[in-house]
Amino acid sequence: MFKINRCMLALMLAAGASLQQTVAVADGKPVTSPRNFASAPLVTDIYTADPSAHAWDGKLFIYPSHDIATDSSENNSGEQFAMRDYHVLSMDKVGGRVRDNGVALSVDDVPWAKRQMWAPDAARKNGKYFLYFPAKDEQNIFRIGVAVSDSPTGPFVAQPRPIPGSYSIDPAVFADEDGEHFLYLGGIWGGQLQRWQTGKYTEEDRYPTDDQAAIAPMVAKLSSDMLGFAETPRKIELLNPDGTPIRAGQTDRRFFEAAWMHKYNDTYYFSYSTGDTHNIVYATGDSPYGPFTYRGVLLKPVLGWTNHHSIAKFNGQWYLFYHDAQLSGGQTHLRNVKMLPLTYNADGSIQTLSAFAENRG
Ligand code: FUB
Repeated sequence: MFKINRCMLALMLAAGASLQQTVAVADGKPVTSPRNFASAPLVTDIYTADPSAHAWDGKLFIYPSHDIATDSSENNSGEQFAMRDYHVLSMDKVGGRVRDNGVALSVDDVPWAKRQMWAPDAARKNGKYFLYFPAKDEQNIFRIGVAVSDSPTGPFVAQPRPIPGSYSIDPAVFADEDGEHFLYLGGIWGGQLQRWQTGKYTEEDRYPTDDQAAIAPMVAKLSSDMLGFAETPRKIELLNPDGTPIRAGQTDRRFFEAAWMHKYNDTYYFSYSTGDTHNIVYATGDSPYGPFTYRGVLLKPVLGWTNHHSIAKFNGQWYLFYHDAQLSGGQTHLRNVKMLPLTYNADGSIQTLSAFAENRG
């Protein structure tokens, strides 16, 4: 899952050189000058990644993964991402204090989950807040769980079992204007989506050939109580601008992981990470189910292997939330969340962002 290609290595080394400009050391971690980066980490007391952001009641809430140091070696199934709990971040205004609200849910309090609490998301309905999260069960299979709270910052109480019919990673919930909620999911390689291509879990990885359609991300409408799927997850069709399916060999634009959905001017924007080519890209369509047509790169590769994002509007401005590995000096599994303003062009396309200040636009 986390092989480093030559281009990425060059980028990391270049950025790593600028990281020699350490300005402080906090808790043994180097804190570097933000001047070579387009923005600064939102929190520095813990490592955070995979930020899913929501603006509710005039506040911004960010639901990140909580990265921790581990002895697990780096490998393609992502064992080095050994996270055990979630913290919710909140802020009243951009540039103001970012509050770490402490442990919102721990793996020890989820009866079915054994390890690797990866990228979460949250939703609210009828005064309740729902935290959706992937974790590996006793059989080492990723499932998606849901936990409930009266507060957006938790603590959350997990349902005793994972969502029936759920699998793979990176749940992202989209609330449409008509009140329906949709859960997007999936990730290949360590995210195991390639093991569900027959409809059932298989121990062996099944990938399409380069000229076949790439493995599709999945979407399901949520049930009215938000605790399960209202339907069997469906495949999302991702198309090239010429109308042909994006193929597995198109690694610069095929789906890898980190799905996100937002709506802008009545158009549905499905964005995701291309994994081993390290971009966040986006595609647009007329329905939350797709099909979605590829439009371009939203965020160029960041410092670190993974690229993961969310998009939310706060006080009239759209923002991109993402992570890089600035605080850890580039360590793949020790990341920090950040945010940048997002700009739409008149034709609905989004201006490409870079996490590096010298490389913007
Ligand atoms: O944080 C663990 C995994 O790394 C996430 O689930 C992926 O999206 C990638 O960011």
